[in-house]
Order: sequence, then C-alpha cells, then structure tokens
Amino acid sequence: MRHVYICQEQACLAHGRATFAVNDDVVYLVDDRSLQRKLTEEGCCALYGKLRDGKIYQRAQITQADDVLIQVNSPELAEDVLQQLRQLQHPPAIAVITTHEHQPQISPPVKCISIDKLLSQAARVKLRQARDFQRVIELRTALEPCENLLILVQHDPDPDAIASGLALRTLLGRNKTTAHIGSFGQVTRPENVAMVQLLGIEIAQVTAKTLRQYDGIALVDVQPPYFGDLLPKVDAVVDHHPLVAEYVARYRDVRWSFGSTATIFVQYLQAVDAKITQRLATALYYGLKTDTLALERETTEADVEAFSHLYPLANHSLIRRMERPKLPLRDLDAFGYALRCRTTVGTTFFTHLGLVEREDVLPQFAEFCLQVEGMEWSLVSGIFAGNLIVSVRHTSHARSAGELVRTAFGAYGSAGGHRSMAKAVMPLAELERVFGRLSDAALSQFIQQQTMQYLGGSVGV
Ligand SMILES: [Mn+2]
Repeated sequence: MRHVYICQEQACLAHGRATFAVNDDVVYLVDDRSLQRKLTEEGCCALYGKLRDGKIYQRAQITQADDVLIQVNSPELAEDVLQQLRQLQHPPAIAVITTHEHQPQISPPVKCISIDKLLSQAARVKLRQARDFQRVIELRTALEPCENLLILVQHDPDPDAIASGLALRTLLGRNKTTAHIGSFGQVTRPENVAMVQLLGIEIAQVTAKTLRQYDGIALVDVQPPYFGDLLPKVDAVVDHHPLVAEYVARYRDVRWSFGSTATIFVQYLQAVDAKITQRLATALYYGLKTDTLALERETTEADVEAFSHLYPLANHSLIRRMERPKLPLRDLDAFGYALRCRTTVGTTFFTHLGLVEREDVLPQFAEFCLQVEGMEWSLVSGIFAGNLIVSVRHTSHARSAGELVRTAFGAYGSAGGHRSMAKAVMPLAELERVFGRLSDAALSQFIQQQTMQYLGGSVGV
C-alpha cells in the first residue's frame, strides 16, 4: 500500500510524517516549488502541480490501493481536490484533516479528522495526568515520614485490594520489608488464594497488638469506618466505595464512580510514568476484571482505559489459572444447602446459609442465584464471625442495592454498596439485644420482611 499526502504548508509536513511510518512508501503532492525542492533534497518523493487540476493525480498514478491524506489551507480547495479524486477510475481511501474554522463539505466514504478534537482529547488526558501527578506527590508526602508502613486491606481481601496494595508499594518505591500489605483476616476465596500464590504476594496477618509496630497506616479499597474502633489513626485512604461515615485521614482519594481501586492506581502510575511490571499489571488487571465483572458492572471510561492499558502488560495464562482454582468439596454442600433453603418472593431470591466457614461464599452464591430465571434481586445471608451478613445482587437499574441495604439493615449495623451489589454486616449481639434470641429461621424471616418492606409493591409480592 502506498500513502499519498496532499499538503500546502511546510508546517503541516510533520503531520504527514507522524501519520506514516518512516519506511512507508509515501508520495507528497504539493503546489509550491520550494516545498517540492526541499522534500526532494531530503530524499522524499514529491510531485509538484496545481492541486485543482486532475493531471497531478494522474501523474501520481493514484489507485484504489492507496491511502490519501489531505491537509490544505481552504475548505474550497479541499472540496475541489476531493472532486478530482472522486473522478479517478478507482478512487482511493481518503481522509481530510480539518480545523474548527476550516470544515469542507465531506460526504462518505471520505473521513475527516478534526485537529481540534484530537488536541482537546489529548489535552484532557494530559491535564488529568497533571492532576494525578500532584495527587501522587501529596500521597508520597503523607506517607514519607512512616518508616514502618502498613498497607491495610479488608478482612478477606479481594484481588482489587491486593493489587492496589502492590501498586501503592510501587508508587512509594518501597518493598515488602518497608511496607507490609496486611489484613486482620486472611485470604480465603480460592481464586484469591491462587492469586497471591501465583504472584508471590505476602499478606501479613495483623492484630490489634501488632498494629502498634507500625508508624503509619494506608488503607486501599476500604475506608476507616469498616474497621470500627480498631484503628488509631489513618494516614492515607485510596478507595472507590461510597462513603458510609465521616473520618479523618491526611490523604484521601475516594472515587466512588470508578469500578475498581486498581483503576485509580493505574492513573497514578501513568501520571508519574512509573514502570508497571508484568506482576503488577497482572494483579491490577485481575483486580479490575473481578471488581467490574470484566467491565460489565459499575464501569466508567476510566476503567475501560485502564483495562486496555493493562491488557498488553498482563500475564493472561496466569490469570486463567487464578480464575479456575479447585472448588473445595465442602463448598458443594453449602451450595446444595443454599439452593434447598431458598425462598422467592416475586422477583426476589432469598437464601439463608446459617453459619458459614468463609464469608466470601455469600457474594459468590448471591452472584449465582441472580442467574435464576425471572430474578432481579438476590439476597444471600449467613453468619460469620459473630455477624449476620447479607450479600445483595441486583440486575435492573430501576432501584439500588446500596439503598436497599441502607434502608432495610442500616439501623442494625453497617450497610452500603453500589447499584448492583451491596452488603450489610449486623452484629448478632445487637440484633439479639433488639429482638431477643434469634434462630436461623427467625433471621431469615427478618431479612425477608425488612427487604420486602423496602421493595414494597414494586416486585409484586
Ligand atoms: Mn474494589
């Protein structure tokens, strides 16, 4: 394929050169002798002639196989050049570079490239990066004095949290001895266990006592209210969950519209031109992928951009191994029990699992139960670590799962989430203080009643 660049000004030549690779076959068509001379001296193939005259195009032997890029000084001239090119027996593929005040009449199949649009797009990206650069400086300043830093994540950290911890460490130029990634709980979900094993990530188990060894705490993918009274002070918070209560932190960046915290860290890393190793890219990609259900849930343009930035850097065969870990046999029993004990009310699916060994089976089942035909809501509950936990999934956009849990369960514990996914954690002691001793059947009744009170007639009980 040959490229033909029709242009009038020296200043524009750079555009043509930037468009076509150095070794591409390029012909320049110009109407200025000195420009032609200059191009020829540089070793380029340049033809001189009147651009409104068809002869120059015949001399250039333009065919269907060629790509033609036009950048001329007046819209009228651009239209005349297009007219000439259309008259060729086999017209080429054509694109015209236009500016705001320079817009020729262009009809398909000719395409136009707006310089203004390109520039404003690039400007938006660069301005965002400039802002993120400042944020990274602030984040580093807030954590610099902490010699022994703890990057704290949720009790049963998910891939987004783990990846974000790794990214924060990279941004700070620290390693696993100067910045532990830690949790009060541990990684239990089989996929996540596979992730930390395959990527060699250590998650330190923290207790109220060992917390005192650290002189700084940074939270990623979680915010202080999640920990109740466990934390003394927090130095930095980077998260994408909605705010549930006020708190103080020296640095705070919470972007609740983002699908993952990993997305925020990708923007930070890009802003400071940090090297994203394959290990880090694989972790961030997996975190972003799992939190957004592969960009199908709570996704913004920023998530899509981060996804495509990470895609070529990540190790996809490792990710396949994380996604298909072995299913523990005992989970099958819990699964069977959950299905047998179900209740459906209208388009709402309920099941209460009683005591569970791992908290993550609840969201896992909630996700699965939403696939049942006709269901728009799925609520899976269970008791874990002295709390009644309700995991909610929702398909339609009419209502919000976050609002449901806040309204139905907010009075009894912590409750929050997004439009399509939410969670409530209620201390059993608190429920029993209000209602007296509760059996599993009573708890399951309580959840259904609270939920249907909120959903009301909208689900057609
Ligand atoms: Mn997350």
